[in-house]
Amino acid sequence: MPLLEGSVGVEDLILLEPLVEESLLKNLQLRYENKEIYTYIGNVVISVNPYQQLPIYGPEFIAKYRDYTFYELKPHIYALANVAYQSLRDRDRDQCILITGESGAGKTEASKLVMSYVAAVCAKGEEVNSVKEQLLQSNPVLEAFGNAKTIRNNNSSRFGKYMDIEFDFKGSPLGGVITNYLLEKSRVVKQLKGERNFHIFYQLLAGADAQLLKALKLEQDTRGYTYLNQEMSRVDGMDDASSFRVVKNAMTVIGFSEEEIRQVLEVTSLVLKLGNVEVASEFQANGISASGIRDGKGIQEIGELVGLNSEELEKALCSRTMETAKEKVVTALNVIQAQYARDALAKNIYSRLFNWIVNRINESIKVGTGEKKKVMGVLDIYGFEILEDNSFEQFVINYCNEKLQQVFIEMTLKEEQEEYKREGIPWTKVDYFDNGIICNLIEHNQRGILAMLDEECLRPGVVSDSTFLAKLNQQFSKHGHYESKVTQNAQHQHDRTMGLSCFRICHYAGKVTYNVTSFIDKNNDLLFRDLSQTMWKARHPLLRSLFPEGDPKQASLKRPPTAGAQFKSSVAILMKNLYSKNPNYIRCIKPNEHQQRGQFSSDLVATQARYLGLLENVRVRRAGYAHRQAYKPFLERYRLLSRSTWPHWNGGDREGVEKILGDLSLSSEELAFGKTKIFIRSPKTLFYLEEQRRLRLQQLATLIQKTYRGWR
Ligand code: AD9
Ligand code: MG
Repeated sequence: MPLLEGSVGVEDLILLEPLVEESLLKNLQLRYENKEIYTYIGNVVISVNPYQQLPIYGPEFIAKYRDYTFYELKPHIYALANVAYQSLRDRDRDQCILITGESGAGKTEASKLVMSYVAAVCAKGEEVNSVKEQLLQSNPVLEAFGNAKTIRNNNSSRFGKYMDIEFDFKGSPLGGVITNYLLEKSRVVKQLKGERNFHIFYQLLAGADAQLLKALKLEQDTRGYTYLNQEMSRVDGMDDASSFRVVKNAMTVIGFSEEEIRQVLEVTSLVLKLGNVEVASEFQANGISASGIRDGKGIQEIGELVGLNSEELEKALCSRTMETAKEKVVTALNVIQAQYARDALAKNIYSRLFNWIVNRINESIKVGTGEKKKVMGVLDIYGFEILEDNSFEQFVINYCNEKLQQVFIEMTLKEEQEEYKREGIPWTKVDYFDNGIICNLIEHNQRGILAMLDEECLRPGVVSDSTFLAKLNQQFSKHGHYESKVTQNAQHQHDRTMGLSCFRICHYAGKVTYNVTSFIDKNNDLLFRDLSQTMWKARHPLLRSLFPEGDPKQASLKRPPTAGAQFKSSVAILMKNLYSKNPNYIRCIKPNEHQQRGQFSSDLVATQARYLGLLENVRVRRAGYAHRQAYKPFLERYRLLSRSTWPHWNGGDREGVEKILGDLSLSSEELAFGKTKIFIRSPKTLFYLEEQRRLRLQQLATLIQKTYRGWR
């Protein structure tokens, strides 16, 4: 039962001595260099991305981990998945697995390991297998439409994902529900140098045969498309053409009909072709600048592809209708405005298509409401982000992480508290930083930043990012976690990192400066009505269904909620969902910026360890009883330390443990005997036990050798 043997450093950071950042990093590094990528903090798994295939996965390892309890084998995601699954099946406790970490740290891979573990250990049978297949095949489809090559990760998820996998009382999967968060739709029209658009565009161009390309009115060469970054069309090690076949096959397995797949590809093609619609300036008779479409062929083809009147589309792209109570006024858009309208349309079509795909998958995998279900939720969501330029997206992502940190602290403490209660042990309160004040700063219903942003977006009159910022500055001038050039006291006045259009939030993980430029626009997330009405008129059933608000009968409906409000409410639902389940944590760490195996940058890891609050986690875990174990395995492990229990012991497990610890004269302060487990307060006592055990094993080995020699 190796807790420490055969591996490098400590397998559980609770045993770290001294407990400081330096030793924590050293320990992770030492283990990483020895290809030990997993380390525990109690029941939390820390995973450092190996950037290489390690021989620690697959059926053989799955079989091993399903037969042992948590601490008996080396740390592994399988061990965590096993505990979660068994506790769901046998103790009827819904579980959630929260995977966090920054881009490229290995979250998505970890979530797939959890899913494949669960799929392998749960019951088999024809029906069950088909459900499992559908669940597993949702990954390639979502990755094709939602992932892209970025500078930081060749297969970066550009959306957050939460998946509930539902099981029957025997632990066989019945189906699931996927929730997606905030697709990075700006990528559809523009990518940074060295990055790509979403994988599906390249897969489609590389993988479609001539007939399909013709039907979709596409040409194979990626260089022909403005929306595809010209100097970055291929990714090393990625075969777009074969991925396309995998994705199509996965869609079929999930239950998409041929017709649905065709329509999805048509809409995808539409987005690509929209990018090539070139807007040119024109002048109206009265000298006002206007715009028109330069190349009629492209727009003609779009019209044919999705059953649209191309003249009407051109009109919708190049002008805007304002409706007042009495009349309709059509104004011409200038080139910049028309390009903006075109890009807004492309982004909207794509992100709505993505939502449609998620919903379509859910339709296939959803479970009837009648059955009693047990649920395992898996959350793979973007980690805390501090970029050079932080905008609205980083703001909401970091808000989500702030909430997750809150869950983490509360649940870790709550779980500790509950375990002590279950075991009948008195609980002493632990002090920790409560980030509620920061969550409140962002999400308070009337006085939070998101609410104030909404207020500004909905307010009539001239609103702008700077009026919004001015209001924030006024409201939060005295808030301890808010700073800006205006509210700062003298010491910050010369801080060059913060411009006049910025505000800064002191998050639990560090300070982040946000630039408010385009906050209003991104939060509004509005599409000109001319465009949605035109889309709704398309004869293409899928495209049309993506724009229900384009139906003139719906035109008077209230405006949809803002992007911020939507995000906030989906985070609230997520939190409620997480709080109702037993949490299991995987904290992913990226060891270097180069996606290289074997490189461990201490500085980079140190920053992440801080964001993830690892030291705090160890501290909380140690504050009560650092170690706990059921009586039976404890007795087995340390039996050899007492003459009363070695070599034979016939009494009960708890009595045996009492005997051992009594014989070692450990202070009673250090120990608590729970109903089923022994609790040990300080790691030192555990070290002591381990050391004694090691010495005793040596002694026994020598004894055996001597006896053996004596026999000879
Ligand atoms: V992002 O926020 O979606 O940009 P993730 O999801 O945290 O990010 P991902 O799981 O995609 O990162 O991992 C990045 C890459 O690291 C993968 O494509 C693999 O090449 C590599 N990786 C991650 N985990 C493992 C692993 N356990 N074994 C081998 C791994 N390679
Ligand atoms: Mg990912």
